[in-house]
Amino acid sequence: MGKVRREKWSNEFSEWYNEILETAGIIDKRYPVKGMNVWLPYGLRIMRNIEAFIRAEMERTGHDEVLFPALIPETEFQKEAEHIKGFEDEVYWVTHAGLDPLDVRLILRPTSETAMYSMFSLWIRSHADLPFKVYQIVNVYRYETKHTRPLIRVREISRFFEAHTAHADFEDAERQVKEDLEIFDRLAKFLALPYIISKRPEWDKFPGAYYSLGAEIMMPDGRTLQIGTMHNYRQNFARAYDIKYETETGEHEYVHQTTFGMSERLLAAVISVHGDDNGMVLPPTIAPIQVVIVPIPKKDASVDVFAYAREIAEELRKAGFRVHVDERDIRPGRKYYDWELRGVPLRIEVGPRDVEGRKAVIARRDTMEKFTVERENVVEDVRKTLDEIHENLYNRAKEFLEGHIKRVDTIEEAKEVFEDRRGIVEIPWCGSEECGLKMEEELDAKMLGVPYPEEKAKAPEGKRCPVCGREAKFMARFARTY
Ligand code: 5CA
Ligand code: ZN
Repeated sequence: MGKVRREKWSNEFSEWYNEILETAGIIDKRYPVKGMNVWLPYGLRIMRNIEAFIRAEMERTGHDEVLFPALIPETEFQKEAEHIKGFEDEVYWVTHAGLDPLDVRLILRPTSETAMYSMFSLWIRSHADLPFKVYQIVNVYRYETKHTRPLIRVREISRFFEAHTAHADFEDAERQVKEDLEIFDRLAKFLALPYIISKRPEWDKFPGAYYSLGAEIMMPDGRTLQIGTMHNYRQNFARAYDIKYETETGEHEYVHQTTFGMSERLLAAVISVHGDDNGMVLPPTIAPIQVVIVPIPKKDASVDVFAYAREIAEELRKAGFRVHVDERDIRPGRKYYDWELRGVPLRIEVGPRDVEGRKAVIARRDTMEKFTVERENVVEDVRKTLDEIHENLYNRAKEFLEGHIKRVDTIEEAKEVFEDRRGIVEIPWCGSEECGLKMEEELDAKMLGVPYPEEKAKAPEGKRCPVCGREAKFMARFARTY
């Protein structure tokens, strides 16, 4: 029986990651523009399953899909001061059309606030138009200067999920942020990804936001990865783009806005969190193939293992599963290897003895366990086992995440954590920017922010900020991040 090995996965994570993306057929990073990769069919199929879930959630919660142009005039881009400051060194410019320089230069969208909001000001007229909720799934471009990594930090984000909303008042915008958190939670459960939410410190908010929330997961090497953000803009952008509505009493008010964003980092998280030394382990919810059936023919056997395999496949398909029968003329061991690498959650092996005894052998990808089931119970047992796999993936990842969060009182203790197994440390903090930045520097780590919702952020009675010695207001989270 196989065993779950996670040595390379945890000790040489970067190498493991790059190797898996290539061998499992997710992306090809040899494309001749740095930070831009080619999606391969298998990777794209998984991403499409993630996308379908997000799309369904957006529709369920009353967001309408829109599609804006990828180019934004410089004049629109420059309307919100903080936003420009945050993005000016990250945008790609279009300066010429053919041989002629453009009168108004264009940027390739790094995100779509500055593309959308002048249109919002034309569309939103009265309180009856609110709340206004739209989303789009597009590619965006960011000239990232930090180390680029496939799916994690790319310069062309191929699948940028962005929801933009407008509301009559602050309270309704807050309700929207809550809804985003609920959507995110459902998505995370769907992907079997445990996560934490932090409210970003002032110096690390999204450019132009009133406040920003970030959702983080724990990577195999103890660094965190942000896989989603929710922002409340208050009226910052509405003022810059003149987005007003007429109230019931006939006054004109600026709308309150929020956004919610995610990307293919979600796929990076799934691959990284659930994988092992044999390759990917996909949650059944997004696996393009949930069950692979491997017939094991024997010379001189009087029964047809292929027919038996196809018959089981048909029955499983009828029950709604995504099934593939691997009839290639190669050794079974080679087939096991291929499908383990690609993360197929369940394998069914059938040999002549199984046909004769009306049985089948099931192998779980997550635990590498094998067991024999009755032919009559295959559908039921597959359903049960897939559910168990999903649950097991979630629980294993949750244990890993929780085992990597540590509360400390001093900088020294925090440093020890980072030297040892890394992860997230929670340190008492007075709340001042000066002390926060000082801790970032001392620890060579980033402040993710304070736990959210805010009730969870308060420091216990009597805790002191290790930098200034004043009473601590919050527990602040620090981590080495991707
Ligand atoms: N306008 C807001 C909300 S739509 C926005 O752009 N927020 S963001 O900058 O935080 O991006 C949203 C999400 O996109 C991030 O949480 C992260 O998961 C993902 N993302 C950001 N930059 C990259 C990148 N270079 N490569 C891959 N994913 C990225
Ligand atoms: Zn302090």
